[in-house]
Amino acid sequence: MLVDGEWRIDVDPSTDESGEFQRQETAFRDRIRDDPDAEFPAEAGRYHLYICRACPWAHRTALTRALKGLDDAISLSLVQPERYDQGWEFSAEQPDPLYGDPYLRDIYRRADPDYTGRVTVPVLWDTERETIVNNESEEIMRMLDTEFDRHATRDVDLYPEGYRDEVDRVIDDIYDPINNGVYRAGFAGSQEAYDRAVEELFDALDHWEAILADQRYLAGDVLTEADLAMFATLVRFDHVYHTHFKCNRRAIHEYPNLWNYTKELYQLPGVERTVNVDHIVRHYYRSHAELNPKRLVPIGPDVDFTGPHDRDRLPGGPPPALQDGE
Ligand SMILES: N[C@@H](CCC(=O)N[C@@H](CS)C(=O)NCC(=O)O)C(=O)O
Repeated sequence: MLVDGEWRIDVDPSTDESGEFQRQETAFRDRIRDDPDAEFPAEAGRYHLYICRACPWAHRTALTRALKGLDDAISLSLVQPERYDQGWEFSAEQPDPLYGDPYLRDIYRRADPDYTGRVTVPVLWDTERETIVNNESEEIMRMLDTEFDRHATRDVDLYPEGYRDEVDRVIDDIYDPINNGVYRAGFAGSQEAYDRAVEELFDALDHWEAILADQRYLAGDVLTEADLAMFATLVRFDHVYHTHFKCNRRAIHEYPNLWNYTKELYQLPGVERTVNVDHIVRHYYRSHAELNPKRLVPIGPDVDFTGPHDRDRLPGGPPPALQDGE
């Protein structure tokens, strides 16, 4: 992490005394608004999104950008999937398009030369003010969803009126046991902390498996941000969380409803190209030497997100703009 702008590899505040994994608070929390007089007004061509294809938090923001058709309005670039001692790095094949910096931490230092905190993806960068607007995925997802409609090529609203309270409630409900739950299991520093995390995780998955038996999406019959948040965890689950993070009571492809739901989302136009299984497995198995000291990447599992799903049997469905292919 950076401490007063200096890169340090000898500090890691990620578990507390009881062995519980602790995720740090995010530092940059400004908002883009669809208002020309705002401090950060929504404009096409002004903002840049730094992500890693492996990261589920970054994935929510990439999914929002893809589904709404914001590719031309908001540029995007990738860091390398592996994260070693120097933190997230750019590569010769995919250099930092804005400054040619070698590391993502250099971007954080450009925003705040004295920054103290972890250097995380996603990062939403303002090329005009040359600073980080926000590095909290939930807030970036919300801004891309609600503030950029004038620049989007698809008419897709993932935070629809009438569903907003439910969307917020579900995003909140799934965060601790599921999205962060897999990390709490994987990075648990004690048996008790691990047991607690996996109990809560599989209770929550069982709960949603039952709901999805007769409800198409998490907040009801319409696709929302809550589904993107859930999908980003589910699509990684069988390849990395199941084995690497020891979340192995069951795989997602063993839950009929969660699995069909995952396939439906994967097959929405624009989603497949946001999923890079190779980057996902390389990141997790190679970056956490404390969990996988030899950094070997396993062979499987052999799951196919493109197979048929049965979700059309349920009322509702994706917005019309997402019903006719790419
Ligand atoms: N609260 C942040 C968390 C983002 C996050 O933890 N990203 C991970 C990648 S999956 C990361 O960059 N970790 C680097 C680190 O913690 O040093 C968000 O949701 O945007």
